[in-house]
Amino acid sequence: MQETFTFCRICEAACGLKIHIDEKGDISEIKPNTEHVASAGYACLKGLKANEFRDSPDRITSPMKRVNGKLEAISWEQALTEIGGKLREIVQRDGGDALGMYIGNPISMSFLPPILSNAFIKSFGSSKLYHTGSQDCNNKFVVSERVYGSAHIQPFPDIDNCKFFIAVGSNPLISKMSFINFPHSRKRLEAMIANGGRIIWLNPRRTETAKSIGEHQFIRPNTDVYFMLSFLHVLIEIGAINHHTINAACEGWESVETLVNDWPPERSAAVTGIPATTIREWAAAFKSADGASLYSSTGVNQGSHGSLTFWLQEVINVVSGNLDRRGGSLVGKGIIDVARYDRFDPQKPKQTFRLADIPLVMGTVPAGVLADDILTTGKGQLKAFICTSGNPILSCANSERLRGALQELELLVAIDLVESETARHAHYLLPGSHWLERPDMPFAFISMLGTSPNIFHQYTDPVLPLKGESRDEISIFLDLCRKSGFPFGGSKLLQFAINCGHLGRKLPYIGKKLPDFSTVVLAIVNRVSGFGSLNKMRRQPHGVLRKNRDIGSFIKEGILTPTAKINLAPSEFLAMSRALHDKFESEIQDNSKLKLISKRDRYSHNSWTFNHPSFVKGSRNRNYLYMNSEDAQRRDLQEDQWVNVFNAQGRLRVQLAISNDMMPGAVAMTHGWGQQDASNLAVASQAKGANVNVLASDGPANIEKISGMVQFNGILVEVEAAKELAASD
Ligand SMILES: Nc1nc2c(c(=O)[nH]1)N[C@H]1C(S)=C(S)[C@@H](COP(=O)(O)OP(=O)(O)OC[C@H]3O[C@@H](n4cnc5c(=O)[nH]c(N)nc54)[C@H](O)[C@@H]3O)O[C@H]1N2
Ligand SMILES: Nc1nc2c(c(=O)[nH]1)N[C@H]1C(S)=C(S)[C@@H](COP(=O)(O)OP(=O)(O)OC[C@H]3O[C@@H](n4cnc5c(=O)[nH]c(N)nc54)[C@H](O)[C@@H]3O)O[C@H]1N2
Ligand code: SF4
Ligand SMILES: [Mo]
Repeated sequence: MQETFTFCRICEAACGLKIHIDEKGDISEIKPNTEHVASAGYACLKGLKANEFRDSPDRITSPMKRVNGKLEAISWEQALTEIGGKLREIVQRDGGDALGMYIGNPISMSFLPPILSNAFIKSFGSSKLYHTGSQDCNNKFVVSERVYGSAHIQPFPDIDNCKFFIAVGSNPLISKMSFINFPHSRKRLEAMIANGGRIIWLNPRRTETAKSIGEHQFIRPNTDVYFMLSFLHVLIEIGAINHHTINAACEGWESVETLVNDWPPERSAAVTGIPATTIREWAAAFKSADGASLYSSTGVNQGSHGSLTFWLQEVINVVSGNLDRRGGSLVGKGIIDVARYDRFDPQKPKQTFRLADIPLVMGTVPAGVLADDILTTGKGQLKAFICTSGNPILSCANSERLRGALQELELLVAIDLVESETARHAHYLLPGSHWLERPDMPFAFISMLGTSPNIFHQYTDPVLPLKGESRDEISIFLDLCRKSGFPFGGSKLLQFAINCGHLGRKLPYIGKKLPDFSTVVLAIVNRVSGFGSLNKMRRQPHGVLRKNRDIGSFIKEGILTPTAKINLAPSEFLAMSRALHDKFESEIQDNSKLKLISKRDRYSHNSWTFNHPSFVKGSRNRNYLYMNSEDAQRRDLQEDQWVNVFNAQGRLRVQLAISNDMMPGAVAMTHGWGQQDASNLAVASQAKGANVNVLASDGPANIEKISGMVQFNGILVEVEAAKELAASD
């Protein structure tokens, strides 16, 4: 038996793992790595069962082509020649923008693929890189660009030293948060309380975390922006503002003061449900804490005011003197200072989506306009689409419209491990790699943004060989460039070097010893960033702690706006905030309506865990609609009853779970379900859940204009008893 070390690439916790490999070369056990420098023995069920996903009986291990509706195995040579030829034909005929790619969540947790997918798509002269950022975090990028001067500056809470932590819309015991590397979340949150700290969970649902650590306060979904306005209003009122920081490092404060003047907590209480006295008490505690931090995650990002809310959060952390302070919020540093190379230039014309004034964020198009891009004729209409490691039919808004649109494409290629709900419609399905089969470094937020109070660096070789004929995604990108005749990244020289490497690896004996392209690039990045050779990193299987930015140095020398001051009042946000008065009035009108939010679950991860028996045991084989007992009684609904959930966008049937962990007026569902028709997924097709995203709206009019974020939280819905039961229930 052989023992080897790697780290998990499922979520931002990036837990160190110890892997036992048996004589046959299979994984016999995965354990948390107790010696890992950052995760120190923490790992969750998903990481510990990673081999079940890698070795799934439904895994696709050779290229497939759809013939008469059914997938048939073909050779790589045939697949690449046919797809490459078709790409060439479409791009030559209709231009680069006729080709698009979606890069989904799982592979984005690996270091290179998100970076190189950009170069891949540019090889064809295309600007159509779609990414899950518009489902979970683009609002944070656009705010940081304007406030701090680069999207790569993302402050994170110094939780281990914080004395007063207000977390808005997150549930770390289940999801491990976002924009922070936070393994051992329970232990560390409990330690914070033991050290005299205080935590508030602001959430329409009393979550698993809120029930076991700290205090909980309900907030009506999608009203966080009004909470932020009022919290700042009170901080000003009680003199909790650090004028030294404002005078030394900020601009625009007067405009913010004027804005929040209109929002006393007595006013916002009418929509948030948070009593004014509570906000006043928190503000006083925030002022007196020796290090306080306000933090938000997808609960806020996926609302309709994600950018304004996150902007106000950052303003609060800055003006209360908590940014760049021990126990407040800290700014990390990349192994390469990407923030400095990728600064936001407000003078530079925005690159926008072809059909509306929707900006690209970090060079990516919001997934909320994907169907429009396919269905609307004109210059740049999307005709060919490569879906890499994503499942947009289940993860993006207005699923049924998107499903129809994807079926209109001239070419749909999926690169996946299985025939997913999206891959089901693909003309070609190419077998990609599992993360246990890839060489890697920690995911971009850890490596490039430094979002961790306990930052580490690590290199891992692939733990297992590629299964069957599957190939790593980057080599597939390179092969597609080669076969279609478009040099990778637009560089003939680079393509020539890649071709030489490709031929070299075909040589007998020495060919097998040559590193692949990803390993070469990782070796270069590792060296350039001062960590030496890969061999040196291989001798550090538990990772190395790396030095992050010194506290206090960000405000002194890290702000990258043109004036080198923190811009507290970017003009776009001020303009957007003026519309809040009208929106507030419609919130009041809607106060009695039900609002739907998302609920992440310990046993599910987006859409890909449902095909694995340990994750769908017993009552976990479906999703439910969670509803407070008052709302259920008002509608005369009972536990377990089938209900219809509907709105102008769509309709679904699901079973009811009555729970007073839900705020009255808020209902919750887990996304990613609804794979009954995916007949090649033996387990998932037998599960009974429903796809919640039929209720979410897409299209330019329904996404946040500045960030392209889609709305998954606070969607207005109605619920009624379902009259008929389907035979399958
Ligand atoms: N087990 C598990 N872990 C995961 C994932 C998973 O699917 N399953 N997904 C991973 C991914 S891709 C991501 S991006 C991260 C996300 O990590 P988190 O952002 O921490 O995700 P959630 O646990 O969904 O936390 C969001 C919380 O916001 C609350 N909420 C919903 N609407 C509102 C609102 O309007 N206002 C407020 N204040 N709260 C609201 C919800 O009740 C929920 O508790 O998790 C990652 N980890
Ligand atoms: N209603 C609602 N919708 C949501 C959310 C929500 O909270 N509520 N959350 C959103 C969030 S935060 C996110 S990040 C998105 C996720 O959106 P997506 O990334 O589109 O969806 P996933 O379910 O992660 O899809 C992963 C696909 O990748 C495949 N896969 C897994 N590992 C690999 C790999 O290593 N290589 C390849 N090639 N394929 C692989 C899986 O088999 C699966 O088909 O969903 C979003 N959708
Ligand atoms: S917490 Fe995240 S990184 Fe750690 S084992 Fe679980 S899924 Fe993997
Ligand atoms: Mo996400």
